[in-house]
Amino acid sequence: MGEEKKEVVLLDFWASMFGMRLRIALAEKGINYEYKEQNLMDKSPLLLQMNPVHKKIPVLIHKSRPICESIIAVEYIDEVWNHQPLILPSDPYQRAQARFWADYIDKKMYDAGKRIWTRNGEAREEAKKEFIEILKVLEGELGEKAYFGGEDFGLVDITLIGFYCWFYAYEMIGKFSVEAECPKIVAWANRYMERENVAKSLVDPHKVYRFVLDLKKIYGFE
Ligand code: GS8
Repeated sequence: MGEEKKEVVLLDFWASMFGMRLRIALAEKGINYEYKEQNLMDKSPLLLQMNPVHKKIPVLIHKSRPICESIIAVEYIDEVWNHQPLILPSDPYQRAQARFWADYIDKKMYDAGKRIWTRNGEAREEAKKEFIEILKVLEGELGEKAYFGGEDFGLVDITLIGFYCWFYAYEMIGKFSVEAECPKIVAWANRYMERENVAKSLVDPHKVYRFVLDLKKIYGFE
């Protein structure tokens, strides 16, 4: 121990909704790992070496080899540590559906959310409208299920929950209420956060909001 190099290392940044996906997957599988917080304003040689293409966190390092892109890394974790709880369904059709919705979240949500706090006026209103529309589509997909995965959580739940920590910042800056627009999404998030492995992997929404206000100042957004 002690001197021994950890077999699993996570390069991450505390507020990252993408990093949270890996934290949850690793916690659910009971994997011991070394967490290495990264400074995104001054990237470490390790991050640049491990993700030379995108130079982004999160990066999962397993036996010294990097796995980049959060959803790809979550799937890798599920395949390598293929014991319970399973993150992806074993049925190919269900697996394709889970990937479709995870991809939908990835293609849409970060961008709309970011425009809420980086733009103003008409562009902010537009982003807000888009953000709520995305959530309503997801609310339709959730339907009456407990989780996007059905009875149990799965890839889509892991993909979406990190954004929940950012909802408060989006709401404060965009002046709207996710609960008023999409109560089922909020109920789902509260249900999912009752799992200890999820709760301990997420961060305080108020802390995210303060961070976003700092970023707005640094970048000069109104
Ligand atoms: C997104 C990672 C990302 O945006 C994934 O892993 O799913 N599609 C990727 N990472 C951000 C921090 S979180 O907003 C990042 O590392 N940014 C640094 C930069 O762009 O320089």
